[in-house]
Amino acid sequence: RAPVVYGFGRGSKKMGVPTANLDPDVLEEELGSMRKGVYFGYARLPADEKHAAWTKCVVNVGSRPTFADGDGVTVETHALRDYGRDFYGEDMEVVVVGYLRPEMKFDGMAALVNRIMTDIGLARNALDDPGHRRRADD
Ligand code: ADP
Ligand code: RBF
Ligand code: MG
Repeated sequence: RAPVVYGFGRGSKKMGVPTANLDPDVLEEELGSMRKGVYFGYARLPADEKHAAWTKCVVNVGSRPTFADGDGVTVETHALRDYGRDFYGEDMEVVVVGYLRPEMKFDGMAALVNRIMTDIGLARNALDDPGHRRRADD
């Protein structure tokens, strides 16, 4: 659980994949045992009545090697739902239940977005598993 902070403003939204950047300082302990790469799980906004239920998400933990924007580790969550608004400053909760792949350096943004669409498809299917859903509820 961590506050949603501002990212690089690269236009993830324009790419069709807005990513809620979670404050990495707050997650230092969790990050210590996670390898860089793409995960899937469930996310929620606990303080928002309308969005307090778990929704599917993909999470990138990494340093975005496709771009030359420094190599600090960011935690970026794309929720597979339409919130219809921004939620900077609010807390987001994420339960990670699976690992998809390591982070890679792509030859440009189009190739990266293409791969992210594949990640989202894989995550969407995997997260239909009621076993995964129970882990989030637990
Ligand atoms: P930034 O570079 O500041 O992270 P983005 O273009 O990645 O900007 O947009 C992320 C912001 O969009 C999030 O912080 C959140 O407020 C909002 N947002 C709206 N819908 C979603 C969604 N489905 N998943 C993640 N963030 C979303
Ligand atoms: N960035 C990379 O450089 N390589 C990746 O393999 C990569 N995979 C991602 C997978 C997902 C599901 C998401 C949401 C983001 C990924 N990113 C990756 C991060 C991407 O570069 C970042 O969201 C944008 O640059 C905006 O900060
Ligand atoms: Mg972002």
